[in-house]
Amino acid sequence: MRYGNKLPPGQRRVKGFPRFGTHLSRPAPAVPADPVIEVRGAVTEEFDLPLASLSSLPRKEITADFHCVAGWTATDLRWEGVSFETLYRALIEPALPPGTSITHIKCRGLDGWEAAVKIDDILADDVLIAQHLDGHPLDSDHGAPARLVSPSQYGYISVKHLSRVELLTTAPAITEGLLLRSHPRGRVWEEERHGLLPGRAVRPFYRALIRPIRFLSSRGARDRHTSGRPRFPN
Ligand SMILES: Nc1nc2c(c(=O)[nH]1)N[C@H]1C(S)=C(S)[C@@H](COP(=O)(O)O)O[C@H]1N2
Ligand SMILES: [Mo]
Repeated sequence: MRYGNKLPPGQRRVKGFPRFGTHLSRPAPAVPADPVIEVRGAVTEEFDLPLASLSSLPRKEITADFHCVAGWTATDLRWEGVSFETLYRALIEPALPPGTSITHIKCRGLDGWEAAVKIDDILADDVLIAQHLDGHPLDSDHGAPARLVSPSQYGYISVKHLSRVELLTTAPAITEGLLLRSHPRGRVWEEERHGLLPGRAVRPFYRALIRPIRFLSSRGARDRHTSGRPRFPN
């Protein structure tokens, strides 16, 4: 969602779409030959969902901006894949014991990155398991073979290289320290940047992390020379 040309509070536009994350200078994790999403937690029986099974579900396309909690925004990204809600209703919900009430879904990437997402947030209209970006299969920089995309929440929710969803019936324990505690919802228009401090207050501190993290993240990128540059010459 965007209101006219306005960005959420405290965000600044970047050119292109940088690779960004704690993987820092490490290359992206290898994509398995037959990738699956492991379904774990409160299901009757845990199972592995082949990514190929997504092709039986209706496709969805969204165009949205992408907001990193550190303060950069990449604009007008066109994602294509399957709505998370569609996948959940068709293939996950039927595997829950009757009467189970899911409160959160913890998503995990092949590189170990995790985000626990409130059920209402992950079932929102604009949340996708994306397999294509701007008309091309997702590359390793941006989360191959499939990633979560939740444009109304800060980027840390949008888990790349999605390989596991864990169904939770209570809120997950907080594992991060005081200073770097991320907000459990991270909604961008509410500026839910931090778990304890007001979003506004942490802006300068987070902003200072952009350059070093971008630099390190680009070293492990698919093509070090173009990463971080605009995707289209203009
Ligand atoms: N698997 C995984 N997902 C991740 C991250 C990561 O390091 N690993 N970083 C998160 C953060 S902080 C951001 S801002 C976005 C960056 O996505 P991009 O690298 O496609 O720009 O991915 C998020 N998802
Ligand atoms: Mo981020």
